[in-house]
Amino acid sequence: MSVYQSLLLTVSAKGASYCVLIDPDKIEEKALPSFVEQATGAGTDVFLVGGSLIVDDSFERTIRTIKQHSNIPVVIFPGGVMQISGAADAILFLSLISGRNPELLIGNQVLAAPIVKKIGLEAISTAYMLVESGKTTSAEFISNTRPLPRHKPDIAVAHALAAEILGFKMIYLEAGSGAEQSVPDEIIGAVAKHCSVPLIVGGGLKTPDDARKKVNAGAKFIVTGTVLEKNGGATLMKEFASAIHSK
Ligand code: 1GP
Repeated sequence: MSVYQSLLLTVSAKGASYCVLIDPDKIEEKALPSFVEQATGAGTDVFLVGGSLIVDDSFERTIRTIKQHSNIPVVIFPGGVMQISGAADAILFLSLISGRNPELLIGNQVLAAPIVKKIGLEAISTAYMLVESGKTTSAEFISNTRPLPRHKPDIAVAHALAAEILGFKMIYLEAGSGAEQSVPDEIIGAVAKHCSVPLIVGGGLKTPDDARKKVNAGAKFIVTGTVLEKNGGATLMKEFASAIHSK
């Protein structure tokens, strides 16, 4: 079975899937094994690994450490074209379709595709959509793109429909890491209503209640990163998992 199929099976079984984002730049290597074990025990379904600004060679080591300490899928959420590793189970093969930066729509994908193919890494084509979330986020600044307006669900729906017609397997609605405001429920609801591609929602989720609202609006995968870097702990991860798992 492909990793993509296994992710969808988890959604069918649990209602939605809890994804914990690990940015190798933001967690101490010493702390990683116990964090991974706690997250696994708390009911995490997927580890995403990536970051906008990974400054050393910790990317590959981080994936290997996670694999040593957990059996759940490790999926690369690449912050750049260098973030590819055969040690992971799959990669979200992203195209930043909310923006109009050709390098992030197709340029980086052309550079990455031969490597992904050569190492035999499963690629899950994912339409990445940045949504306005208050102050400028790193994702917005680094990508040099404008996010989608947060009060115009019809614009988000039109992008999502284009993604569906183009054959993307996932749509990632992103407010940006550490965003002031998460993706509005109205945008998630409108996209889920008009489009059948599974939705990942992340960025700025601070409480389990926030996460539950996103699932109720139509998200199938919920991502948390910053809140765990700040407040960590098995208890909070368990609360997130149980808020997200509606079945
Ligand atoms: C960022 O969606 C992820 O790409 C997670 O965001 O760090 O705000 O949880 P946070």
